[in-house]
Amino acid sequence: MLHIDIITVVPELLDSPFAHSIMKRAQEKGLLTVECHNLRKWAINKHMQVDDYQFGGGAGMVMMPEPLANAIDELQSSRKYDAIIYMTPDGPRFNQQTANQLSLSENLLIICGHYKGIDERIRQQYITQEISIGDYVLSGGELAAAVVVDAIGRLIPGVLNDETSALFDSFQDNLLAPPVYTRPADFRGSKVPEILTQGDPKLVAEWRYEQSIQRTKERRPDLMED
Ligand code: 6GU
Repeated sequence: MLHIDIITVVPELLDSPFAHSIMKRAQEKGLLTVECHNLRKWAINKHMQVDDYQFGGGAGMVMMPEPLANAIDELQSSRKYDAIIYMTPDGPRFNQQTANQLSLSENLLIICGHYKGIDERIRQQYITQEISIGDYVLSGGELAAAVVVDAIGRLIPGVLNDETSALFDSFQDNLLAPPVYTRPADFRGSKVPEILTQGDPKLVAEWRYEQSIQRTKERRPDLMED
């Protein structure tokens, strides 16, 4: 059972990602709960202000410390978080290993930045972990948070139908997944490898492993270096 709180100024961006498919099923099974909190609830004035100009000048607004601190304090008063995560392109890059670790948590708090990001003092005083999903800049942390929650959520035991299936995902053992096929066995003259249609599970497992190695060597040799 994993509970995830997300603080955002654009909760609408997170309406759809958790409402379908596997994330929906995880929540229906009671294995995952995701709660999005609009930061404006903790705005400092009647204009619902949560951001301000940056000291020192420069383009772009910065998310003010008070609303974030008040939001985090309030949420922390009812839950003990295993991690308070800030989604930011200058954080360590997210990968399957981090997803595995986070999936063992009971409570996570994810802060989505917008504009130029959040006041540095919140990072110093509250944030315990920072995550980037790759070397490119998104206009906010919400889509990145959706990626992270999806990657974590599907790893919770019982979420996937066939519990072993996450074990064979790409990256789970630093290997890419092997190719997969479905019917028809002959698609416009292109045939499914015979091993897969002959039904010997040991040969199938060997073939898949070899395909994984070959694929990883060709496409992501960096994964095999360590
Ligand atoms: Cl976590 N946030 C933003 N705004 N941009 C990103 C990112 C996160 N990861 C990669 N680009």
